[in-house]
Amino acid sequence: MRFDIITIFPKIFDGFLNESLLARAQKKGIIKINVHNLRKWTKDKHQTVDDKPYGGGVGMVMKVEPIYKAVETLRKSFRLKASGSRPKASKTRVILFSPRGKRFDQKTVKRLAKYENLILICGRYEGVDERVAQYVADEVISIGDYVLNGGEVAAMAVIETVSRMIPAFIAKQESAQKFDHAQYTRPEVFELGKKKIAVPKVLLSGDHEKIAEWRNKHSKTQ
Ligand code: 6GU
Repeated sequence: MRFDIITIFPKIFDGFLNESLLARAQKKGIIKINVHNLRKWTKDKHQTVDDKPYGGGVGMVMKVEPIYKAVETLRKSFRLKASGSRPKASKTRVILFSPRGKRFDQKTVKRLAKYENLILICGRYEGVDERVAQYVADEVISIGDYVLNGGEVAAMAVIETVSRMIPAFIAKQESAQKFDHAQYTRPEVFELGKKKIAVPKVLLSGDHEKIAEWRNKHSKTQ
């Protein structure tokens, strides 16, 4: 699976992509992640990616043309990789991140994991020209009911969650989705001032049926 990130802050992704599971998965060729600086697709001296909003108001709006060019260039490169075969649009999904988008959840994660290529457009500043949502992107995603500085953190959430759905990404697939029950490790009794806080007895019982039951009861999904 391949992820292409379009951003004006490519360096934000450096640490994120080069540590831990994501680094390992890229080395193993399980996923490929390319970060592109949107300014590559500008022509003017100042590499302009934003402009004043029509109708007035504060802040700047990201322009449609550089984003359109970026997405078209990437789409073409996928077609060439498919060695001359006809473009298969259904294998690629173009996502715009915006607080105006549809709320991201695990159901969306599973759906997105079925694509071969995800193109992730990170909006910045006060917004993105609406024609990107209407004509360039296939869908618009928000990760929650709050406002971020831009789509970069949202793109990271999508990359991490979708990657976890790839069987080779996590050695023990059973842990890929369901690890949401309460957990304990040593010490058996944690002394917090005068308080002694013990691990639930059932987890020490060795009774696997009872333990499974307890975990189900203390799990978020069900
Ligand atoms: Cl995807 N972008 C921004 N700027 N803010 C958000 C968001 C995205 N999702 C939640 N808040």
